[in-house]
Amino acid sequence: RYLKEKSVAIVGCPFSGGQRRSGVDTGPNSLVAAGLIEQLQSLGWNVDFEGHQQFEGVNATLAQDEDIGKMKNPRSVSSVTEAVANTVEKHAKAGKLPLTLGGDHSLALGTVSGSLRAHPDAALIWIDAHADINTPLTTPSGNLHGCPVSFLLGLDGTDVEPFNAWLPKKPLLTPDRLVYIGLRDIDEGERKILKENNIKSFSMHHVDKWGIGKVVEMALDHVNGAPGKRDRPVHLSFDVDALDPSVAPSTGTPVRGGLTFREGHYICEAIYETGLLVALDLMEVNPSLLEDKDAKQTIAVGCSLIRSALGETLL
Ligand code: 6HN
Ligand code: MN
Ligand code: MN
Ligand code: MN
Repeated sequence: RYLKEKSVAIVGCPFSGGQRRSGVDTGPNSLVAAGLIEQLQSLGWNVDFEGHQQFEGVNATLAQDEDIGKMKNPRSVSSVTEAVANTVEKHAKAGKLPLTLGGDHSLALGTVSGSLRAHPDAALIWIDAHADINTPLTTPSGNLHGCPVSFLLGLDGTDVEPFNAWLPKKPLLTPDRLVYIGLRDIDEGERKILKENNIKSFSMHHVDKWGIGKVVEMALDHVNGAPGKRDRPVHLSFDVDALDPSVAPSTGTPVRGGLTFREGHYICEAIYETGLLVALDLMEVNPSLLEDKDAKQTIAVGCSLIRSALGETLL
């Protein structure tokens, strides 16, 4: 409904500075090398891909990027996310669906910022084992892939350099337009933030209790403000670690007890069915962890989640 045509723009983001395990920067290339572009073309999409984003300069100086407070690699994450926001905004305003391939999840500070500039009333559906809503004050690790959502909401502690040089004074996202599915590893500070801001979260407990069909329905009801109402554009940010490690093993922060293969795909299919998807992130695929067969499995699952979100049907 919000797209001009069936046109997807791939934004490959070879960046790992939001966390400390190398290899996640090779995720985008692995997904493309596995045939993602051809797969999307065969689903009838026009695919715009002019090579991955160039972060060589930033990646080369990661080691010199000194901490600010607890934050690791703050300048690198800030400059990369600022650039990604501009790229995603440009594609979205051209009526295309930006598909961002990570890279670590700090990149979503950029992708969601870009989406919200083009679609100010959009909702954010965050599929993850983690809430990624630590602030620079609450983060236990200092890893900024655990913090993007707090910056998007402009929570206390996020008005810091270098991010405040480009993030808007008034945040683009409000807590009522955010919903989580898949959570099972939340830090103490995050739990408090989720409560205080009344943020809707469907943990794995809820998926077990109600089933994935009902959970997705409730998630869409929530962000649209009423049962059955479906009009907000949707930005879907999918961290592959939302899936159980037996399904997607090659990722930096695996947590057992995750979504099954079908539950993950169901989420993507159901959101595609609404016709409201305006942007998609597939993050945290790290092919360099574990054995080759695990990497291949994780890359294949990444590609198939993307195909599901872009309309591959089972029949
Ligand atoms: N991710 N909550 C932990 C932290 O370090 O803040 C883990 C974050 C994981 C982030 O998976 O995108
Ligand atoms: Mn560093
Ligand atoms: Mn995660
Ligand atoms: Mn994440």
